[in-house]
Amino acid sequence: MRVANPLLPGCYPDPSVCRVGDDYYLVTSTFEYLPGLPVLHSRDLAHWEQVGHVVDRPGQLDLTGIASSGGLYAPTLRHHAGVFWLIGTLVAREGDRRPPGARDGTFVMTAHDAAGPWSDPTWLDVGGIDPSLLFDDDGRVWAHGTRPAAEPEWDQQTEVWVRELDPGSRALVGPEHVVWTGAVRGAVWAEGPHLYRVGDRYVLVAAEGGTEHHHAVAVAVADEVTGPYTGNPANPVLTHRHLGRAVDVVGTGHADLVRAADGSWWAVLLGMRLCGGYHYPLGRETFLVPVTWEDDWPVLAPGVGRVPAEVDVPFATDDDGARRSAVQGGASGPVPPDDLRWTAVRALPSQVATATDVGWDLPLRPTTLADRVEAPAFVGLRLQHHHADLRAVVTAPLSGSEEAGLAVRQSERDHVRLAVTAAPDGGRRVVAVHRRGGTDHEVGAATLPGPVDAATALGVEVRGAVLHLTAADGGGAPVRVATVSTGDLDSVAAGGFLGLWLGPYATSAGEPTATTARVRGITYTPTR
Ligand code: 6LW
Repeated sequence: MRVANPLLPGCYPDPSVCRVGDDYYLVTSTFEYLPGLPVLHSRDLAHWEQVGHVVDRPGQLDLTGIASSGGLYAPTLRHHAGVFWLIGTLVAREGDRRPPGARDGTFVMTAHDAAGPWSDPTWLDVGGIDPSLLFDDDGRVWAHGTRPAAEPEWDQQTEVWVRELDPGSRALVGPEHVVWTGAVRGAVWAEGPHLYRVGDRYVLVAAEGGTEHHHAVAVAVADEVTGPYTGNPANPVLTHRHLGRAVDVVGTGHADLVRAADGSWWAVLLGMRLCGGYHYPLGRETFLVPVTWEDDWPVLAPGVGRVPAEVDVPFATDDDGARRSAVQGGASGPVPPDDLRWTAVRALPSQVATATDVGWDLPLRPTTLADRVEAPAFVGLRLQHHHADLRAVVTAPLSGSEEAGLAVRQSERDHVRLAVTAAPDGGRRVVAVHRRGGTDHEVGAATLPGPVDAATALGVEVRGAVLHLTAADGGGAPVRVATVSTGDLDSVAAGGFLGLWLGPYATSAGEPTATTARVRGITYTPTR
């Protein structure tokens, strides 16, 4: 069947995929959001369902103090001898205020079922990011990853290291080998390396050029896993950087290969769809391309050389319905609290909100969305469509500095809040605030009839280059409170690695509080 790209719309970057018999499993990065590292399952590479998360219980990893775009970076998922292995990095960056004793760095977790439970982390003694694992035919296991070059020849040069992992003790053993610094001389950020054993050779697939416009996929091969590696004369084997900026998808790179049950090869990789000029408010999404082999080199998207809008997956059929799952952007309507799409910032949704039959209760927290250390009372969904509505009805006996409503979140420094607040006379004032580069700007306000604790219907209407913020009293007609450019909120404008998240939040803005906001009737509806 023809499968539409992106395979996973919305912020699903750095995909890693593996096959177990007839089943495929895929994980992606989640940064400061928990639960972290979603696990997706497919039988045909076309239809994907989320089955769980790798990081889904309190105490498994501590994200306190992890500011936006730190946290859980590019993981790798592999399966060997009945066990799933996940290797990843918890990145704490300069300026992050971490609790004493909180660990960060590269870790390994295992599970017998990809849906979980996953083990606690075993921390590895190595720096850098983007670790991966190769289970070799002789039983040896080779860890690899990337880090800033020890002796750089150019700015932002990184180096790919390879070292043996003892699967029993889960420790790195033996000498380390630096095998790759990129295909192009002067290449920045050779990263996302994955090693495969193909026949008698070792194949290295690595990204380079940075995870933005100049992103690319390069390939090298070696007779020994520790090198020396020879680059493919065709490198980079996939990129969109030469297409210019007037193009639908940019930034393609960070590929992981998988051999299907029928022997065919495929790659998943990230890319960004442009919307409203050179902006990508959905962030870095997961795409699928076919792979063939010529002269023992992989050819990505053969005959096309770029990420196609549709991919023909011969062994996939529409029998189970053409409808795409939620993780593939196919869901429309109510989003109950047990939906796997919900995440929170630095905490699990259940740690900052209480699930009810009809929505979420959010006990207000003094912590605001601007806080970069603690968890705010916020639960959110990835924005997966360029045109979509998020709606919810908020009821809260607010006073003073308290506010409750809907947020569109990029980071602590860049987000939009549509909030019910108490007017000085006890009435209801809805305000729209755009926090831009760390400063709040009120961008709209509306006074609604009735007391502050009356039910207020709030809406975020995303329409490509803009989003409208609306509010209505109970059954009343919505008024437009403000319009904000999505291009002011994406990572091109605001920096970082993420797409937008939408969801309810509540805060007392630093004051003690005992107020709870009730959020009901939460719906996420693609409108195109
Ligand atoms: C990812 C790395 C990257 O680990 O972005 O710039 C990181 N490069 O490959 C976060 O997705």
